[in-house]
Amino acid sequence: MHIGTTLTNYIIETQRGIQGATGEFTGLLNDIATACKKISALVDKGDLVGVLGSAGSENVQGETQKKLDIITNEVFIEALGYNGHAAGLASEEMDEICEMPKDAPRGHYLVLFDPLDGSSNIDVNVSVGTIFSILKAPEGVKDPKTEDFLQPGTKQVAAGYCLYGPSTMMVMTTGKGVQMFTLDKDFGEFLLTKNSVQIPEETQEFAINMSNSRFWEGPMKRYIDECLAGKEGPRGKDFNMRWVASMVAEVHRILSRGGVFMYPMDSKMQAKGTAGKLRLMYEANPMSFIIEQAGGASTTGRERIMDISPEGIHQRVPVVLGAKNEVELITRYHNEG
Ligand code: P6P
Repeated sequence: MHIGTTLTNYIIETQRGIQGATGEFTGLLNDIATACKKISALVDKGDLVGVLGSAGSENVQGETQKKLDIITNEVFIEALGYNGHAAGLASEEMDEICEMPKDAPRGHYLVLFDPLDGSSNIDVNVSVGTIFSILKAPEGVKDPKTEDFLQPGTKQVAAGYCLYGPSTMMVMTTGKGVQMFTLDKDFGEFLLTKNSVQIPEETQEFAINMSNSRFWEGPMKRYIDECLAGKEGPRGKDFNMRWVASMVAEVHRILSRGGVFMYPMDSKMQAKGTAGKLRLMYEANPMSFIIEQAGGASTTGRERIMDISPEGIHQRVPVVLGAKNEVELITRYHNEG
């Protein structure tokens, strides 16, 4: 019986037909898979190996770091910094772009990542994940500067996440649809379990942090109120709500059974001078690439996220992503004002 298609095999096969492919991109995706396997093992063990709880420090976002935020960031640097597949790295957990190890060979790719998204859930044993976005380094650049990373989401050559849930699943796109791989922990391989994932254009399920509702802009209030009005309201159907507070888990649910996810702008954030909660470069852009490749849509509520010209590595944006028809309706409401 066929053992199944491993992630490594899948990547090699997709690269085989590409003119000039050197194997570097395959190697980079393999490095990322290795990092995610190690993170999965650490998340699985939790308190058994003393990795839970706060690190007692803050990251560039002013968020209290969990021990695992720091540990998983180091795992990514160890896995990607030495094999000559990446030219540069940027992380949610590091203020500046990562100094690559001095004597390490340099590759042609830039990797931006959130090593442990939703880490506030880790101490209560709720799903968390890793998110990554891959860009090409500018031709001939071996020591990239911050501005080399500031490319719009449409320039991504690959994006993905690893969800550490009941199963550990790697979900990625290289621009040819979305594939899902499940980690067989008996022999440490990600095996292809879903190919060409597609999101239904309609949904009856939305995800938003309702505790912020008093701060929302009018168009968001209008959309949610219509959903809450149910069958008797203008939508003519009842809606269900979910909020996991882990973007990776929300996106995976949407890819698996449909839905729409929103982290909109609100007056609280405006008062603080921030443009949203989620980060463009290593949360919104990679998830938008995946969602669009699965037939969904992703905007700030006003413009396509992947068209945004980034101004900073840690830039924040509002996010509305998922079922195409819902995202288009929400975006229409915002543009109507
Ligand atoms: P809140 C996790 O910190 C995160 O960046 C996303 O993964 C998640 O969707 C969101 O923030 C949760 O935000 O305000 O509900 O804690």
